[in-house]
Parts: sequence; C-alpha cells; structure tokens
Amino acid sequence: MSEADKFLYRDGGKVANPLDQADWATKKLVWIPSETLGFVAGSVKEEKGEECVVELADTGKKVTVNKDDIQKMNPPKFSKVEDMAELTCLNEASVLHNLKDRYYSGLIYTYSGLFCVVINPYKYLPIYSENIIDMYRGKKRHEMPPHIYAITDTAYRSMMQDREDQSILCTGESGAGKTENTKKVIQYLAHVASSFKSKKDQVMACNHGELEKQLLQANPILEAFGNGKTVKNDNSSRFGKFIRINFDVNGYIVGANIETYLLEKSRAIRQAKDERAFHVFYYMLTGAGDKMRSELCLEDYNKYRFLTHGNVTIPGQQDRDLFVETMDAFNIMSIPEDERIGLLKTVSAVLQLGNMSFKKERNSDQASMPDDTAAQKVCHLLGMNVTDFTRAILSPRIKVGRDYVQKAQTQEQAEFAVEALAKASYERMFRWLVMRINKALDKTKRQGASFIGILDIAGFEIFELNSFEQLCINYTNEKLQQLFNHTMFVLEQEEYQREGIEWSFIDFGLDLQPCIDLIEKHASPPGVLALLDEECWFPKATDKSFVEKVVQEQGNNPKFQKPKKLKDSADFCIIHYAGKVDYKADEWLMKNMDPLNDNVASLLNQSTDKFVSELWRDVDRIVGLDKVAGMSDGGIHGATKIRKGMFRTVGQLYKEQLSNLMTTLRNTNPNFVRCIIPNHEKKAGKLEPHLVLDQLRCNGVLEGIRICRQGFPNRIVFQEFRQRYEILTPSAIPKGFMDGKQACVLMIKALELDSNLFRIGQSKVFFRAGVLAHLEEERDIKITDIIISFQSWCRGYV
Ligand code: AD9
Ligand code: MG
Repeated sequence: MSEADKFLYRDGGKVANPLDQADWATKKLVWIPSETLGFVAGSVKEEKGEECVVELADTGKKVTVNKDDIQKMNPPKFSKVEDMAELTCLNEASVLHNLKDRYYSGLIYTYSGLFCVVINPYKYLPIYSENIIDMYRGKKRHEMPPHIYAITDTAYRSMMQDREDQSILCTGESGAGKTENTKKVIQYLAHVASSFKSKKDQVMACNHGELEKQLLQANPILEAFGNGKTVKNDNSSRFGKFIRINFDVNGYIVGANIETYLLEKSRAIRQAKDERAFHVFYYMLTGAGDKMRSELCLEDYNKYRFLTHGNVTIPGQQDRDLFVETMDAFNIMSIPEDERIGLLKTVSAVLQLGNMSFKKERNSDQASMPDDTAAQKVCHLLGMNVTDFTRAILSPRIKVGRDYVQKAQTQEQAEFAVEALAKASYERMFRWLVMRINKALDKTKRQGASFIGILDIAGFEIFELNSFEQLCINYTNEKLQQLFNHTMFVLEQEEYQREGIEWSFIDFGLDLQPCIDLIEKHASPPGVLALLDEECWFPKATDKSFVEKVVQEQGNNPKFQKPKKLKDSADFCIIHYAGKVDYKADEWLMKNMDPLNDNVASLLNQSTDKFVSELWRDVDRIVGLDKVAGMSDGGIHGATKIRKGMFRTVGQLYKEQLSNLMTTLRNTNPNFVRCIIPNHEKKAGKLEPHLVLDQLRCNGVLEGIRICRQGFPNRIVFQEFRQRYEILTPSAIPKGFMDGKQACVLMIKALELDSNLFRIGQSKVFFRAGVLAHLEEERDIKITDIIISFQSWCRGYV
C-alpha cells in the first residue's frame, strides 16, 4: 500500500462482517439529534405511539424522542461509502456521519450523487502528485476513489467523447478550499493535455508546454493582486473567477480565458483587524530593491494611512520571496518590464493617495490641502500635473444646467474623492492585468473545439447583518443552485425515460425563481436591483427612501420580509433557499453608483504615462456626461441628475455579467464541487458537526437529498436484486433459467410491496426512499436466524 492509498481508499474496501450486519438489524440502530455532536447513535428499545424509547450507544442512557426526530442508521456495509447516493437510509444524519467517518480516516473527497463534496484537510496530503494524476487518467468515476481528479477526468473525457462543453463549479464558504481545488483541476488538465506530446509533433508540443506553463502561472499573479489575508483565510480570494480552458479536437489545450467578478476593491484602502490589503502591497514593500524603491517612491509600511495596521505578516509566508516569484510569473507570462513597473507604480500611487490629507478652511466649509507632498508623489507616479490634479480634487468643474462651474469641495467630499480614486485605480489595474493575462493565454487565437470552464466563486454568505456585496453573492448562489436543481431534474428524468418507468418528477429549479425574481426582475413589480437603480437616478434619494420603495413594491412577496422596527437591526430580509438573510441597506446607493470625480478621471485619461492613460482609456464613455456623481449637493453626495442609459450601475453590470455566465454554464455539462470548512480554527483533524451541517444545508447537498427522496432514489440492477434478496422470497422463482426482469417481477409480487413504492424499469428496479433499507433489515433477520441455527447445529454436532 502506498502512502497515498490510505488517503484515498476506505480500509482497503473491507467487506462488512455479517455479525455486525446482524447486530445492526436486531438492535434497530438509529441517529437522534444532539446539540453538540449533530447526531448520536442509539438503539430503539420501545415504540409508544408517536414516540420511541432509545438507548444511547455511548452512555447507555435511555431517552424518549419523537419518531420524526429519529433517522435510521445504515447497515455497516455502507460504512465510509464513496457515493452517498447509494445509502439505503438517505438522511441528514447518515450523510454527516459518513462524511465525518471518512474525514477522520483522511478521506476528504466523497460523492453525493451529482455532487463531489470535499472537506478542507488543513494539512498536506500526498494525493496530488503526477503519479496520482496518472492513476486517475482515463478511468471511470466508479473505478477510482473520489477525487477532484476523477471529476476533472470525467469532464475531460465527456468533452472528448460527446463534444460537449463542461464546467466544474466550486463553491463553499471562505476558507473551504475552492481555490485549492480549482488549482488542482488546472494542474490535472495542464498535465494531461501536455502529455499528448508526440515526437513528430514537437513544434506543437513545445508551444503547448509554454501555454500550460503560462496557464499555471496565471494563478500566482491573480492571487498576488486579488487575494489577501482575512480572519478566515490567509489567502482569501477577494474576487470570483471563471477560467475557461479551450481544447482542440485532439484534446490539446489551445488557449484559455479568465473572467473575474466583484473584486473587493475597498480592501485597497482599509482593512479590518488582523487582515491585510492585497498581497501585492506587502510583496512590493518588502521585495523591491533600492532602485525600484526610489522609482516607485516607496515608503515604510507605517507611513501609509491606507495600510490600516501597518505590516501584518502571515506565519510561514515570506513576502520577499513571493515578490520574486510574482516577477518570475510575469516573465513566464511575457509581461515585460515596462508593464510590470506600470502596474507597481499604480499600486504605489494607490497607497500614496491615502496620504493626501485635507483640512477645513477656517472661514468656510471648503477643503484645503496644506501639504502637497503626497499629491506630488501621486502625480509623479501617475503622470499628472500637480496643480491640475489638486484643483480637480479641491474645486472640480461641475455641470450645472448647460454650464460648467467650479465648485469648491468640503473636506469630506475631497477625502471621498481620493478614496474613490484609489479604489477605481486599483480595480482598473486589476482588470487590465486580467486582460493582459488573457492576451497571453489566447495568443494562438485558435478557436477551441470545446472547453472546460472552472468556476471559483464564494458560496452563500449569511452574516448577522448583510450588505450589498452579500446580496450579489447570494443572488449568484441562488442562480447556481437553480442550475443544479434543474440539472438533477433533467438527468433523473432522462434516467426514468430510458428505463421506461412512470414518473412525475417536479422541476425543483422552479422553486427558486420567486427569490431570483425578487432580486433581478426588471418590472411589475421591479426587483431589489431595479429599485436600487431607480433610486440612484432620483435626486435627493437616500438609502432610507430606497428601503421604503422596496417595502412598498415587494412587501407582500412571500420571499420578502419587512424590517422589524429595532435600532441597528436589518432593513429587510430575503428568504433565500439557504435561509433567511437580513440585509442592511447602508451605503447601497453609493455602492451601486460607485461615483468618481470625472475631472480627475479625464486627467488620468490624458496622463503622460502610457500605462496610466491606457488604464483610463475608456473614461470618456463614463464621464463627460452629466454624471459628476459624487461631489455636489443633495442626495447621495449629490448625484446631480443623471441621464439614464449612459451610465451603468454596479448592480446592472453584475446582473449582466452573471446572466452571461449562466448562459455559458447552461450550455455545458456541469460538475458540482462543494467545498466544506471543517472548523474555524484552521485546524487539521477537527470537524464541527453543526458547522458542517449548516454548510450542507446551504450548498444544496441536503436539498439534493430531499429532491431525490421525491423520486425513486434507490435503484438496483435486476441481477443484483435477485442475488441479494431472493432469500426473502425463496419459493417465488421456479427452478431453472429465468430472465432477470421476470424474476424480479415475481419476487416483488411475493414481497407484496405497495405499487407506489417501486418501479420496474428496463434494467433496474427503482425504489422510494427507505424501501431497500427495509428489505435489507428483513434480509439480515433471515441471515441472523440462519447463523444462529448454524451455530446451534455446530454446538450439537460438537
Ligand atoms: V476564499 O472564499 O477565497 O476566502 P477558498 O478559496 O474556499 O476561500 P482556499 O482554497 O484558499 O479557500 O483554502 C484555504 C486554505 O485551506 C488553503 O490556503 C490551504 O492552506 C488549506 N487547504 C484547502 N484545501 C486544501 C487541500 N486540499 N489540501 C491541503 C488545503 N490544504
Ligand atoms: Mg479562494
């Protein structure tokens, strides 16, 4: 047995001991809810109407519980089962128990029907080497233990065989392992696709090698600029991404493309306690040599106001080395020196913007800037004239009616403008970087025959109070869950049709539509995002007037709940499929408008620095309108009347991006990977049951089981059914040969099952949830009887 095997195979696939099996049947083992452990095992001693007396397995204590709270335990042969869809007793307790059992044995991947569930091990496991990749290559899912490689290989093979585009969707809460698993998918594909090299194909192979290297290097670059330390994860992705890898008809990678979503740009200017800004800030400040330091006007950590907590380090991480690695990655990506410096200058300028400080003038509300050292540095880095820049911040030209007037700003407005500028610069730089990476990854310009897309995006977020960012991410997850439910519905339906059985399966995807409508519907009545947009166009609107509109339009929507009149409490509540979420609408108008001082934007557009002017190239499209949002009177920092249709809100842009993503995903065969965080202490070998249960609820695994139970979740091929259960119907089948289906029909008749409990298909018998478990129990009782009589026969014989 290799070192990796024990992290892949369950106890060498041991067959359950028949005595254990008998024990399970006679003791009537069940799970009952426990506050600390999720569920505890017990044995049913007595049944009294709606209640049962259960003896707890660990303490021997007897408790009385309601029958509805009891969940049946699976027979021991299902111990650490690789696909939980096979469980005869398909319930929450068994799913949790199985995941936990496997996790404590070092088995982090488990299937649950269409899902692959993975629990973060928080330690190195030897299961990601090239040897392991080779083991998984070309194997069918059931031939190998569960693994992200198995999912990837299945996707790759289906793509090659059926010419159908594929997607792999990783979701989960922060720190659950989405990004790590995404990287493994790419590692697998890069390895498998480049192994196609043949001697005569060397020129191509060479190109492929380079492309794959670049593909693998895209991640460290994106992580340097888009990840940061949070309290939950030292390497938390502060953006979502969809990586699309294109393949030609031979299975070679011909190119790739990355789309990113919702970068948390506010991290560039402010960080919570124990958190960091984006990694690149620290890499740059620690790693830059003297020459670069002066070129970039770098200062000490504690000189920057935007680095809220100075130099926060990450245990075990060398920012200096990572700076070198990032620069190497740029090299491999063929991003030349001048572009690298351009990027870093922008990073430095973002930091420097935070050091511009304003004061209120003594005799008026006007802001002044007593010291322009920081402004000079900003202008040096960004190629602007410092007088123009200062004027643009302190007294920009604003359109009033048909004329432009110069409007002095208050201290608050000037500070706001600078922060908005810093965030916008960082975001634009990130977008440019993604564009640049895409240019490198797509240089063959060859349209692939088909693709595999990998989505790494945050799962449902339910905090005490939730803001606009959570609404966007929860809206995304609502749509992804709808896709899952619908896929499951389609696949089940196809299976039932193939087997020619009667069915009336409901499309549970439809269940989610009311909540999705509540968020995204355009009109009659308009949803939350549309109402937010409407308020943004409305002069003098406030977050409060927005909430009033939502309540007015959606107050009676069953997925919506009005605010409770409590201080500091939520403004409204949306009933997402993962649970009730309280939203607080503070700053939503501002977040949705994302206003920017267009005077500064125009200066940047005309920057003497080629890189900077390119970042702001499109600026004419968003400014020069009446938008001068931001900085005049009234409303949200005075968005003066804005011409509708010219300016796009954050909500609108995201809705459109998500809609494109969903269209792409709907045209693929989706593979769902649910990442689970086992505890919030980043500890290996510790699983908190309730934390895991909550996630199973949010990520649809439990919902999947509920849906399964509406149909015929257990299915068994005729031959196996006969082999296993003929013992229950010894005289049903006449001697001699009999066709499998016919034999099953006779057996089922002899079992006297209600006709609603089963369907007989072309190759399998289908059962409602729990029926097979019952047959299994009966079989065990029969076997126990046989064993007991055999034992007494032996004794008599002796
Ligand atoms: V976030 O939403 O971006 O904050 P992710 O992406 O879900 O989050 P990530 O993949 O970054 O989480 O994993 C968090 C940490 O858990 C990693 O930095 C690793 O230290 C650890 N981890 C996750 N998966 C594995 C694994 N399969 N093997 C070993 C792992 N360590
Ligand atoms: Mg991540």
